Amino acid sequence: MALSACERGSQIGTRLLVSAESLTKAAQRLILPRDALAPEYGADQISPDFKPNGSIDPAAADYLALKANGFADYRLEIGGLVERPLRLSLAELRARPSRIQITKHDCVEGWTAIGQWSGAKLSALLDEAGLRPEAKYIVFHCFDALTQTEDGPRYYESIDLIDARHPQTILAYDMNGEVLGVPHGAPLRLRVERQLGYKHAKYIRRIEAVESFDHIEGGKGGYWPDRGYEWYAGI
Ligand SMILES: Nc1nc2c(c(=O)[nH]1)N[C@H]1C(S)=C(S)[C@@H](COP(=O)(O)O)O[C@H]1N2
Ligand SMILES: [Mo]
Repeated sequence: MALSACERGSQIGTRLLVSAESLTKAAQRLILPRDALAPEYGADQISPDFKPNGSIDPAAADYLALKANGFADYRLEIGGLVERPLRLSLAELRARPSRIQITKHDCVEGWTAIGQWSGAKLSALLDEAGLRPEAKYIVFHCFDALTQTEDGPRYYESIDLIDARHPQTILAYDMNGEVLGVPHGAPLRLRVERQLGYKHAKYIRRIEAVESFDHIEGGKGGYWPDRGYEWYAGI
């Protein structure tokens, strides 16, 4: 009797432990400070095959012209609700404060991959441009239309100022120690490590500080959010 009760007890105990563990994970997500760092990995953990996803070869004429010239004429525009709009070449971006990090990318389609990213710290660029007090979100306008046609709606995404100022939020120009390739978002793509994959805008054309999304496309703050995905995709 005592033994079976004990066995039963330990079974219940295991079940409780399992559910307590998932509860802890859920609770941790709720209470984990927004500025906590995403885990970083060792160079030996970099995925040999990091899957390119979504757009992998933009067809827009303005993008093709820049690509043909090795992005020498590319200028990143930072505008909207800023005191000092910026237009920066890739060389100028490389001269700005930067960060290098090895992180895990997490796509809603159910795959992950670890990669090394280096890029300009978004917080420093926003300080340089000087956000106006009304600015609440940072919008990333991209070159690509997911339909691979020239006139389809272009990809865009947005994040709030907590993610924009997060220390691991960078505009990446290198991946795994090499210049960022076209499939992964050349010449410049966002890494916002506390968010799911679709928030990481590739092929960034222009950055706009805004107070709301009402004036942009479907008004939900992103290409996929306009099509039903959550705008906030924190992990
Ligand atoms: N401009 C643009 N950015 C994008 C996408 C896209 O189609 N266009 N796809 C998103 C999705 S769903 C994912 S998972 C990642 C994929 O990044 P990768 O190609 O480096 O794997 O890019 C994101 N950023
Ligand atoms: Mo994704």
